[in-house]
Amino acid sequence: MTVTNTTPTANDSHYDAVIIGAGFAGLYQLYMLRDRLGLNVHLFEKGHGVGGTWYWNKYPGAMSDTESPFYRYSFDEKLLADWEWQRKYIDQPDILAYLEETVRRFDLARDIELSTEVVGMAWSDHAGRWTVRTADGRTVTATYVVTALGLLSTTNWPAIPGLADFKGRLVHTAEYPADLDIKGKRVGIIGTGSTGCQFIVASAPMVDKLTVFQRSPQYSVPSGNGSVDDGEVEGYKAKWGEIWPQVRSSAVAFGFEESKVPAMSVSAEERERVFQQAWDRGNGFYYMFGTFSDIATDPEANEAAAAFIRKKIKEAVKDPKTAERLTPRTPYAKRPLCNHEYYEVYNRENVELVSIREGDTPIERITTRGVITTDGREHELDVLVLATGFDAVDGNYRKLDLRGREHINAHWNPAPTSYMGLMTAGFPNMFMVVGPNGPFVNIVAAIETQVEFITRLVQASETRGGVVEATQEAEDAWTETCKAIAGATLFAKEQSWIFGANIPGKQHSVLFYLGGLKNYRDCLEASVRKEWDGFVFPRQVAAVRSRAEAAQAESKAQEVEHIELSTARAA
Ligand code: FAD
Ligand code: NA7
Repeated sequence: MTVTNTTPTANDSHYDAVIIGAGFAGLYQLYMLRDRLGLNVHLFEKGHGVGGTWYWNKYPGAMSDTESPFYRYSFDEKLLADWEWQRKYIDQPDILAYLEETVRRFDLARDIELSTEVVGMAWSDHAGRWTVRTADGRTVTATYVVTALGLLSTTNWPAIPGLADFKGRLVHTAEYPADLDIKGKRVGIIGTGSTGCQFIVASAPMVDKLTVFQRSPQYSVPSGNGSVDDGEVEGYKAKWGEIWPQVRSSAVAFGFEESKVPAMSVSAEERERVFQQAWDRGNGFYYMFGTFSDIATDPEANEAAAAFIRKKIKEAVKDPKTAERLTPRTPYAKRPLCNHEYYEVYNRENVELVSIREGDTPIERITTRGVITTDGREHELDVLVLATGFDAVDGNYRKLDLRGREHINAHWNPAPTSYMGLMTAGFPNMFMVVGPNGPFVNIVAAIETQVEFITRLVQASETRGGVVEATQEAEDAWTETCKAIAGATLFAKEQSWIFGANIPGKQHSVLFYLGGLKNYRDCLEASVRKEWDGFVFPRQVAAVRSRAEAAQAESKAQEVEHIELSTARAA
């Protein structure tokens, strides 16, 4: 089923809330504000369908690497009870079908306008509302705006010389065309991150020849993917009541208990046993956080985990030169990946690894026929796939002409900041889902947490004058917290999208709260307990002030009257 609703809104319509983006975040937010709070809500989505990430990323092998039971909404018991899964991980078509079913089930389509890009937004303090501008020149107003723009949604098209000259098919994985058939073709891929590795494993058996242009070697552990039987699915379904509280009170929210054991507190043999057990079980987050407590923070523990993977690469790859090129020597501190037989794929006759790292054979330029590397070789291709990632987190915000009390690019200069990933000071009534410095965890669990909090905050605002904003002090303190936590991890030492380091010219900064979901949720609850600490409701403040001033004026008037009366009596 494809969800379509392209009926445009009238110019100058007013809504209680406008939501931008129809991924996991925007869809749930629409349901919460409309059906739980009873607001008049409208959602704009630039894609021709709903699903967000799972609408755009249709490349072979696209899938979640959060295990199936935990990559879903938890808010509705019936949806949980009804939706089945067949494999340990859900792939892109199934996730998209799930989100389309969510739209159907909660009758969301009637308030969704597809194929409509929002290009600008401006806040008026006087009117207490946003004006939202779409690419087709319409404007609507809204009291609240929720930007559910996606954290991995602005594609990174690298500036490689000659890219425009290529006469074959050039595609980015995040804009993968439905009509592209790579069977029997000579395919090249640039990029070996999570996306690239998924594409490589899935496409190798289909294509005539696959040439992998690798800049940095990648740590990948087995995913353990495979079919699951009905009994296992029913087992999860019977225990949802225990599972979700565990997910929400864990750090990474991937459905397992994080280890509390430091790696160096056990013998080398025990470490080996634990790593092997995780290798056999599968899943990247499990390998990093389920084995030992300090892989992401202690260099020695990290090196032990990395060395185990290096050993496995050597065992898996037959050609020693290829194995060497595939072996990372850096810390194991990017988003942890998992795949089914990633390293083994390089044993195939039709797969060639070309290391484009400095010192090996970097890409010189793209030609009409393919890719020329600095050794003078031209790699002829029919299809060139860019798996070069995203301008993560703030990318989509910076594309908007977004004006609160100042322009977003001025406020976020040099780097994006927020209060708890939810609001940014000077942008009243604008709520971000997975905005800068939100939690770095299983994202659907983070989305549910944030959407539910935003809904409560809107409700609080409605009883306090209808305007809410984060204070600059709260934002500054949160930024410092995020910096301090990130600085205590090894992630900060690696160049990756988690710190904006993948985009040439982008300020390297902390983009996530790395303190885990449990602690994040505790911060949210602490704010509510302390009367929405870090947020202000300016109209309530103004009303209180004017009531106080009125009371003061009245008591002054009474005082004057009293004096005048006493003077008159005395006279
Ligand atoms: P998105 O799904 O990105 O949706 C944002 C939507 O906003 C998009 O549809 C976009 O078109 C729309 N939009 C943006 N700007 C505008 C505008 N100006 N006007 C109108 N519409 C606009 N996370 C995990 O936790 N586990 C995983 O295993 C996992 N796997 C992933 C695999 C891939 C290949 C990718 C790319 C991401 C993965 N993620 C994973 C992260 C994933 O993005 C989130 O899990 C989740 O899908 C994000 O949902 P969202 O609604 O916040 O954003
Ligand atoms: P990533 O993790 O940012 O990976 C991008 C890959 O593309 C990575 O291997 C990069 O090499 C490579 N890259 C980027 N630019 C270039 C240029 N100019 N030349 C050569 N190679 C380049 O993006 P993904 O889409 O794989 O994953 C992002 C997240 O989405 C992922 O964590 C999941 O959550 C889903 P580098 O490593 O920088 O040397």
